[in-house]
Amino acid sequence: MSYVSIRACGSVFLSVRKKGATIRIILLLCIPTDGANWKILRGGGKAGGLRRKIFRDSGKYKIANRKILRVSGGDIIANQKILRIGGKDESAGRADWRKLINLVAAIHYSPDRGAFRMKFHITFSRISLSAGVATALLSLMLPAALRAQYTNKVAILPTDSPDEIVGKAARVVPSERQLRWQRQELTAFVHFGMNTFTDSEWGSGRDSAGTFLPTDLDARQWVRELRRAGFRSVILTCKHHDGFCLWPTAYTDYSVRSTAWRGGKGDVVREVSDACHKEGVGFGVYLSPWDRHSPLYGTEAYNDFFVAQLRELLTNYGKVSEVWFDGACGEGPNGKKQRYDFVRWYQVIRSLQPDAVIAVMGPDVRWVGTESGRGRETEWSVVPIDRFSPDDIARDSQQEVLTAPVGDIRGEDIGGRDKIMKAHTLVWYPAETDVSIRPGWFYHRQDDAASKTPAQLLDIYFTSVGRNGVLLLNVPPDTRGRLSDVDIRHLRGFAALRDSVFRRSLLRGARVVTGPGLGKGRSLTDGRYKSSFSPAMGGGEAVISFTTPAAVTASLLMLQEDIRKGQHIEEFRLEAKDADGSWRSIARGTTVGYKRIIRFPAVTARDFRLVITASRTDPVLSEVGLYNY
Ligand code: FUL
Repeated sequence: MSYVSIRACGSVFLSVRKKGATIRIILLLCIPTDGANWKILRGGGKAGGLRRKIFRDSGKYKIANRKILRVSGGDIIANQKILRIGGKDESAGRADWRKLINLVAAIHYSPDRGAFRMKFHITFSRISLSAGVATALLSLMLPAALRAQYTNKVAILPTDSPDEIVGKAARVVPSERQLRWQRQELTAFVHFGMNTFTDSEWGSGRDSAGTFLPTDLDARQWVRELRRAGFRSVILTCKHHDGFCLWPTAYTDYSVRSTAWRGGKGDVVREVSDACHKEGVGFGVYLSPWDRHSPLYGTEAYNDFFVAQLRELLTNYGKVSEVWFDGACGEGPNGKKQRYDFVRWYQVIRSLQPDAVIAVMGPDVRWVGTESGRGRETEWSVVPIDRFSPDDIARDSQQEVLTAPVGDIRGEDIGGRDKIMKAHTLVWYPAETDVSIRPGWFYHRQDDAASKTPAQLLDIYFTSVGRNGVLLLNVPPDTRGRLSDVDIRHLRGFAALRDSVFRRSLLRGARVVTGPGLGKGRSLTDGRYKSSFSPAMGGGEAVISFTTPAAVTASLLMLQEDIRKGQHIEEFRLEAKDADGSWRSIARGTTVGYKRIIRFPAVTARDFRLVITASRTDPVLSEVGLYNY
């Protein structure tokens, strides 16, 4: 669907002095035309001079000194009326009072649907006439300027047409740290602490520190098992809601320092971070904002205490890959709730560990919304996050989002077209799917029989990593301070099963046909994420065919978009050629993103084709794989 857009910007400038007032009414009409050469409407004279000044201020102008004037992304017709009430032209120089009112209006018309969309935006400012009008003008021109560039967040302007909004969404991409995080696919949580010894999930903060007493703690065992099972980083609960600290912090006695473990000289955070660095996996910290022990909780001093603890964790334990804040904000020991100073915390993290992603109550990684291990079927990494005004975004455009997420980010589809149309800001904010291998987050002996089996874990892999998420699987050590035998067996089984299914794509060695005039698309089946192929959505769809050397039996489709170029695919299907030569649809889906895995009833065939039926722009595909399970 395409739209015809007309944007208009009207400005009323009032300038009042003792001797009289001046009202200037300026009308600017912008007609986006893809680069036709127009000329200036009316040259010379006072009005022409003003127009020249306005466009010169806006930094993008072209004056042919004749009739119509062209600015990149659209043509602008300017007109001006000056009403003077007493005195002479008062717009320049000092005035007793001046105000500029800018009204930006846009009308978008879709001939295909016969539908209109209208949007208005009014701003008031005290800036000078030419600067004010230049600002309004920029809001007309910015859509075109932004169309060209990739960005981690983008403001949706009131005048953006639906096509422009989709174009902007298509150009939102992950930051470097988000990309590194996404490519890990598998990350592990380790819930260990006071609750392990009190056999609970949420401690009160009143259990004596001495209760924490692991008998045979071996962090190398945790990390080695997790690495062998394919996990690329490990996040430790350095402090859970009970406030008990697994490192000898200088800011509270409620820590390993007050226990008999390792004679009070132990440091779990040290042992885990050392093990991670040795095994070559990322080390992440979970520091619970909710603290049921600290007497400071509920006062401003708690934010200082929290920052001091963050500093200890982020300076004394080497590189940190992820900082994880959960959303709980309950009462402290004094019955008070805390106002968390998230922005300050983020600044500390960015300055001490600039490569670490800040997850869940943080700007880099979003909680998928459940703890079941099941992500959404339609999972967009580009979502509206409307904490910011467009002006903030424009001002901070080269900076980072450092504001805590707000609003409900659950729901079936949170980034589809109907959602982005209403957005003020779009950001790359990908989903992390956290789940425990056991019913609870902490170890409880009675749950041994309920540890998830390799087949259940593979199922979770399909619905987390396979739905454009990162899996964060929790594996809690027992009271010895070791992973339990049953959990280890299941982790190893999960890795072996995953390897056996995904070792080699059935499309390796297949002939790939991408369409007339297009490349061969061999990069789609080469097993390398960084090589990609972009089929054109000519006629609204793109078709890529695969012919294998011999018939294969497949029941899993795996797709990957090169998210360094954005997330685009909105709908696709897979077809197989039957013995009678007809194409039959065997699987379908909506979003792809970093990785999409779809299961379907097994099909035996030699010819398959992927049909992409809707995409925000030409998709950039990294891999297409078929497997059997
Ligand atoms: C939640 C906590 O309340 C749970 O205990 C657990 O740590 C989970 C991962 O986050 O918010």
